[in-house]
Amino acid sequence: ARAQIGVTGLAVMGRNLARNFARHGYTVAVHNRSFAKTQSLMDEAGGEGDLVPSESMADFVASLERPRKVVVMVKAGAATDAVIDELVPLLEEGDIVVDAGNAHFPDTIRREEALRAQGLHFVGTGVSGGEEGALLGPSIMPGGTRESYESLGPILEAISAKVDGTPCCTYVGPNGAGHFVKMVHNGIEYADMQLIAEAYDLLKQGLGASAAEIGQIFAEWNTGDLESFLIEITADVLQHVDAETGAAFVDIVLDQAEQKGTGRWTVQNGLDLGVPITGIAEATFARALSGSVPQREAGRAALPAHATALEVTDRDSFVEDVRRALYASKVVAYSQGFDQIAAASAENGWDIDRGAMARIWRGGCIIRARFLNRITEAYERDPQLSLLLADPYFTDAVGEGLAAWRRVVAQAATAGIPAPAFSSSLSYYDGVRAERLPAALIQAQRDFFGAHTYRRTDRDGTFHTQWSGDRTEQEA
Ligand code: NBP
Repeated sequence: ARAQIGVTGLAVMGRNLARNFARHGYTVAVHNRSFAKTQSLMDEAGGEGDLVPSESMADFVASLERPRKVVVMVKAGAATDAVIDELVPLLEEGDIVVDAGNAHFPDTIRREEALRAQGLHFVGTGVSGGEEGALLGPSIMPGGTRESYESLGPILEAISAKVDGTPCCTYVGPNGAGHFVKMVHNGIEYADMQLIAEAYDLLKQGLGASAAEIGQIFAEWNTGDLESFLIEITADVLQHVDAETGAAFVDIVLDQAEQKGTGRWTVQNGLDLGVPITGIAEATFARALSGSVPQREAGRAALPAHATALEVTDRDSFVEDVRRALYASKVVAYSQGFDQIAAASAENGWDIDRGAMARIWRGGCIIRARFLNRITEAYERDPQLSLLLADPYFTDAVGEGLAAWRRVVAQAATAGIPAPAFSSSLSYYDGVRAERLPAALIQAQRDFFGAHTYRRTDRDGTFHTQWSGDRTEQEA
């Protein structure tokens, strides 16, 4: 037994993770259900480092140094359970099973409990960055026991992306914490992508500009506060020309966005926790709307617009308004996502350091962005910060763009351009800063029809009014 780490599941992600370990000098045991993938990895990358192939799971396990560290990188769900079931009887106390696939965090909580009962460590780990990240340095979000991180952490940190020399990998928290944080990362990614898409649509309709011209605007934005992977690839995609037709590539792509489900999980969890993650929810539903083909057909045929075409008199100030609206809405989406992490952390006793999460998302992952530094700084200033938007840096940054944000949302509404994430983010901003909300009326209605009781502004206690009787108030 001489391999320091093993990878089972050698599809695109697993083979690249294995190569990444090997390139960092580790001896890596490699295994796949069907040997063909193992063989092709050895043929293509066997020379890159010390890879130890095995045809059977038993040989694979036997080739690992103790305590064994096995990274499972297979399809999330039943495949992961099948691999764990095959693996566990071959392992010994203290060995570490790392699930680096996109598991749903309740599955991770369940698996961790089951493996802990057998004396094994189970490390549910978020990995972001896609195929290229896996090879060149992903952002890694490992959960599980702190004890397992002591031996596993340095290996994961070694292969992770680095920003200013700091690894984009840190211990997240017990059991499902790592996969939970990865899920929220993906939810934020949905929001970020939707906001960028809305900005593109407004620029397109407002300026009547070509995709390539708008691509240049995004490239320009990528030199400032918005600098990020997603803005960078947007600029690239918009300037790409379809080889077959010579048209702008984006104009020949069918406008129905798909999803694999992590956005949906994030929204479902936001509902469970009662955390208003409106940016992520709007983004997820906007994808659903885009794919609602019969509804869109009926809507196109029947619904009038009563809209006034967007008239842009000053091109530069319109572009700047959209940029500011995008930035402010993005801050809202992140603020909400970090609220969700805080709420889940409290509920599950995970003790997640939000500043550290922003730090490990600065590189390797899909939402990597310059402004994540600002989020880390905000949580360093106040680790208990209850609203990211209320950190002085973000209050100022969003405040400076507020008038522009309102103009853009108003223009979109007047022109009949859907901007669900822009407008709901602004509503969230106005809601969370409101002195008083119409929720008071909702409480009154609830008490009226369902005797659900209410609290008063002027004294403590819970009350009910006899609505159908003499309307006297009783303390409940
Ligand atoms: P896939 O998600 O396509 O899974 C293919 C792998 O699962 C193959 O190795 C396959 O073995 C194995 N497998 C299956 Br399917 N059923 C199995 C079973 N019952 N027993 C044993 N092995 C089984 O691979 P991927 O795209 O490399 O993704 C791997 C994981 O990483 C997934 O959980 C994914 O969600 C996650 N992830 C992917 C990305 C990305 O950008 N693709 C990014 C981040 C995370 P076989 O070769 O014998 O069929």
